[in-house]
Amino acid sequence: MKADLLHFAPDVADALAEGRPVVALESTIITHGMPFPQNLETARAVETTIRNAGAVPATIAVLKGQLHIGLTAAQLDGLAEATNVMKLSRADLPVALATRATGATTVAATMISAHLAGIRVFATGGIGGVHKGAEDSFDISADLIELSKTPVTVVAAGPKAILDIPKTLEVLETQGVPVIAHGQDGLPAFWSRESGLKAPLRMDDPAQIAAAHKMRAKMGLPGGQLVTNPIPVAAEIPASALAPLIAQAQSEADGRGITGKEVTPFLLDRIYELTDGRSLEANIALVLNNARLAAAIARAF
Ligand code: PSU
Ligand code: MN
Repeated sequence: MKADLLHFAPDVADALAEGRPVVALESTIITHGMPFPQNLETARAVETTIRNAGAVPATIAVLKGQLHIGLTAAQLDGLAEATNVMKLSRADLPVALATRATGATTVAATMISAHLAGIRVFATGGIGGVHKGAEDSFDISADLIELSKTPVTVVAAGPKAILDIPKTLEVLETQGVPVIAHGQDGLPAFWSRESGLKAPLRMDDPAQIAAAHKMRAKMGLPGGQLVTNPIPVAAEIPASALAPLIAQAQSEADGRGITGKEVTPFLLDRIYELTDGRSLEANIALVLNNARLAAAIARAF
């Protein structure tokens, strides 16, 4: 069943068959998270970083109804330049496959695909979470629920700072998702190293993170782990500088009636404009940093 569902890049198939380390990568960050051409440059740089760190990258996307685990250079180019690509979460992934659509996988859909492919570690920028104003909008990312269901360790720079981070942590706690800070006690907030909140757990050793993942499986507990890796010092934007810009972007989104899947791409795009591109530089730096840690965890498995 899996054989005709998944389309493996040859190097990914070989690595998995030989038990060598593989790191899954999502594609929504390419199509909906960053502008062209920085999205393509970043996607390539992330793959190179993972190779240099001794693992094989597997960028995941749906191309004309085929679920690809690892993309060729030409496929990556095509996706980065494409417009009108679907944003696929858990609800959309089977629909895109059945209708032969092209779509980019979010954290949730990438976790599902990685697990089907036998990949245990996945690197991204920031996970989705509980949006500000969720008490009215009920906007809670499917990423959080996926972390409670699917056994993949996700390395991110924390919840995106556009989110309500305390509520995001509460949902993760309710769902039984381990939220593990790497290298510090504080929970990072994507573009900033500190959110002002302490992370529930801390592990600095990739081998321990891999061991905790295996222990969950051994105990029969479903779900994965969220490893939060702070953005490098040189690239961070202080939370105090961002807060008014995030508030402005959020009120514009509310004023324009932006809802559902469009909220996160709209906010990221506005913050890019309001920071004169600095948020994108930070986003690139943190993704590369997460790729390095994810490769180390994949090697430890
Ligand atoms: N990380 C980034 N940029 C992004 C994303 C992650 O640095 O654009 C994407 C991921 O695909 C994540 C999605 O799953 O944002 C969250 O979307 P939503 O809030 O609609 O669930
Ligand atoms: Mn949402």
